[in-house]
Amino acid sequence: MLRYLTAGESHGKTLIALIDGFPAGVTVDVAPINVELKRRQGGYGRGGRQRIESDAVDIRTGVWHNVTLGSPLVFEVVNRDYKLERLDDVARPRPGHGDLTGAMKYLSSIRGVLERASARETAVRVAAGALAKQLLAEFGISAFGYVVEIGGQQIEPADAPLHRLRAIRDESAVYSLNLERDQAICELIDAAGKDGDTLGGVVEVRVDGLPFGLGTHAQWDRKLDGRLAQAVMAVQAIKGVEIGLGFEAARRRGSQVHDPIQYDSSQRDTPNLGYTRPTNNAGGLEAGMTNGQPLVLRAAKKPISTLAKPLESINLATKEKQEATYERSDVCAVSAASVIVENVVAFEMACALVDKFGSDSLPEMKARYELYLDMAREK
Ligand code: EPS
Repeated sequence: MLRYLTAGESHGKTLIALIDGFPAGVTVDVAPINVELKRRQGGYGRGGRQRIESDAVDIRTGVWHNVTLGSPLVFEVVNRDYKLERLDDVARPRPGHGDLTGAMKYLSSIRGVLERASARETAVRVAAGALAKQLLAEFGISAFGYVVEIGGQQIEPADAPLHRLRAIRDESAVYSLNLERDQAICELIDAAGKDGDTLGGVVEVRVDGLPFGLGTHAQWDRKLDGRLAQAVMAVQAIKGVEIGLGFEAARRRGSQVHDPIQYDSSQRDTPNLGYTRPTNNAGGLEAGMTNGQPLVLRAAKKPISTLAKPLESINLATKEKQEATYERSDVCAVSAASVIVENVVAFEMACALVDKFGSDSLPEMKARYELYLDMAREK
């Protein structure tokens, strides 16, 4: 079983991910992990914190000569803005953050909750996912995330080969697949910022190169759609997850939803084994298992809850009505969310890959993967 846990506070000394069950024999390249960390820090609309931080991963355990050992890996991203011991508590909880609920639950300070609830923690989730992508790449599987909506404005993705889409996304100020919309979307973010407000949006992740049969129909807690939804919903500020058509599937007739099954012998040696679909409304999953088509998942991110023009709140000490606390924050972090969700999805796909093909070593996984494709092809 592949899994990870994280530790660390937003303004604490450091952030840690402990990754357990990662196979031996994977050569780790730190540079692409750091590229993902840098991307997570970017995107138009981020606040002052990102000018302080320069996130980079330090791999503390679990590798030897850059190759994984099969033992637990500890990834560390140090906070430059370490100041937790000098910070005071907060008296006026921000609606939408964990301030009030956490202070009640833990009978604690607000500070003690907000520091851990902060999306800063996603830095090490991204690092863990970026490692998982290096395992997926050994099997020709890639994950790709981008922004499709900000502040209620849809940003129609371009239709182009994957490498071209990557280039567009990396050029876009908001990590969308439509450069022509960049300026208008940046202006929208500026306008919200001027009003002391914040914006949410929708991100989409596509995973290509998947074989049949990751996940299972057999038990509810091992269905891959359920696993993905849990992992993505657990990203700070994510309020909804859709796979394939998602909610739209509920509005159409069955004949307009389900993807006809066709066979093309020229694709027999690819992971889809020749079984093609003219549409991919299922988003790559049927009955909790991958069906040889690309996975397509969308996630809705609410606007950041720290508002420069704060909402009504209560001073917990006096119980008097007062505005919520404002601490430096971002106006829009939807672009960052596209990086986070991409990497969180990648980690779950690596878990499913390991569940099917074993987690001891990469050579054994590869042999089992090839054997499985041969057997499925002959079925
Ligand atoms: C966050 C508040 C801000 C964000 C932070 C999430 O941090 P600060 O209070 O230091 O300005 O920038 O996100 C990050 C630091 C990050 O790296 O993503 C919050 O309260 O959730």
